Amino acid sequence: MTGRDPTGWKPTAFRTHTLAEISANGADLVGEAVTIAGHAEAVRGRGGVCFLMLRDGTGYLQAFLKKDGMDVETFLAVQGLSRESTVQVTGEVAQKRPPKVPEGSPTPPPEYEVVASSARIMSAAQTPLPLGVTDKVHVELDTRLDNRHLDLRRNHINAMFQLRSKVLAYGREHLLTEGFQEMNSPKIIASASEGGTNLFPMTYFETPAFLSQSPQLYKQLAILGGLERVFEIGPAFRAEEHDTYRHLNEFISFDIEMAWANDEDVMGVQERMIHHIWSSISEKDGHLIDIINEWRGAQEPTLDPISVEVPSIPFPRVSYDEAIEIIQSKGGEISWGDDISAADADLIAEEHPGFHFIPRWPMEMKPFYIYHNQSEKGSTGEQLSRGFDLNYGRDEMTSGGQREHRVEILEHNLIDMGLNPADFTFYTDGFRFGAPPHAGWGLGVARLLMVLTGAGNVREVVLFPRDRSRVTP
Ligand code: AMO
Repeated sequence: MTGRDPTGWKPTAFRTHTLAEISANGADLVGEAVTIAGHAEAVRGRGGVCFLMLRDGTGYLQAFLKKDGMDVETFLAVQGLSRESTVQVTGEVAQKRPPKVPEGSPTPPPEYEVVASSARIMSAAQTPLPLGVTDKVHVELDTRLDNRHLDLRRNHINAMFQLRSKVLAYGREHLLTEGFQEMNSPKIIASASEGGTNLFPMTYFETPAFLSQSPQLYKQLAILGGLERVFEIGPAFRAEEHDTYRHLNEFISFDIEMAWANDEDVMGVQERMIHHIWSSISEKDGHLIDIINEWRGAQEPTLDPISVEVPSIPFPRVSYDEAIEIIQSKGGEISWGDDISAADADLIAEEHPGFHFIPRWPMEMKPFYIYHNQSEKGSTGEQLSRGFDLNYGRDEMTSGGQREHRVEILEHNLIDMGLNPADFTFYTDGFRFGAPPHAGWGLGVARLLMVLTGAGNVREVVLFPRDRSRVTP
């Protein structure tokens, strides 16, 4: 099983049928001429016969080749073919000879194959392969990422990326039902949105510029312009020197922004979206989870199977104040106003192992664009913000909040945070002509995928990760 549903795959210049189509509808196709194509997963048979196990994106099928049934030179070339080479086979669908079963045992369902009349080698694979596609042996992550083109052919890795695509599709699907529209913001920018440090500088003709850290300022401008509810799924770049399992220098951020909303409203959007993603995966994509579990079970030592438990909503809200109390009550060394470290988050996760929001952070820990409500004070009398995080266990998935829509306070915030309002006029000017209160969030797609697939590292669920030491492939 490779996990893809062949329904809807039309014939192409290179094949009339996918392999899964023939396996599933073999009874109707027996005797029919077909052309199939795929990778040679295994080649067996000596003398005058050859069993070629093919794999395409939908599944597996055996082609049966006979020396006296086709061009001899081609037959010999296929018989000597290296694993992973690509081949096209034309022939007739036939029912495979049923395997012998002990008397009294149930007869297995019929299986089908293609009896070849001709074949064409499209591309021979070099040997040895830098990593085995079907082998169960452990391969280091670096070797796998260096050879991602082969790593991806492994079923469980392929399943993870199919799940990634599903997560994005279900997320989009949900937001569209809540009236959001998709937008795209520029990735070449002139001023920082998330503080001045983590920027990758670049030269934009004669002007200095940077790679965008997030769509923050542009999604807000879209709201000020009247788009009302927007989302964006796009790359964000951070020149952070972290080398951890959850940080990358380029990641896909799934952002929303919403007019006439506060932090609680957008937390609602987020939990409904995650609930929709989890329920859809659990209803429709269990076979992808099974592929991952099959691999986990075959590991040495075996890994616990993953399961998609649809989280109940609303997610718990553990305010920053309460979070500090929990950490302190469990012996954690933290004071009000400190950031919550991974070790502190572990203590909170003992009580809230799943998704939980942490709202109401201290104002001075949140970015300048977060709403500043002077009357809201924390347990020590310090200024609270309308900023929140969403965590799963110890890991932060999202940051978000209600935004500051009053331009004078916004400019004060910029100054308080050591930024120069003159660099932000393209943004602050947007607030001078009537600004609706608004709120939004940014979700790290790879972090969410880590939760869903049981991956222990964001690099597992990013096709070509960019980190401190990796800029290729
Ligand atoms: P923040 O900087 O917290 O907020 O980023 C939002 C989410 O993006 C993910 N993330 C990362 N993932 C991988 N590698 C990184 N280096 C990395 N940095 C962040 C995290 C994080 O929760 N503008 C705000 C969002 C908003 O308020 O709408 C922002 O960018 O999952």
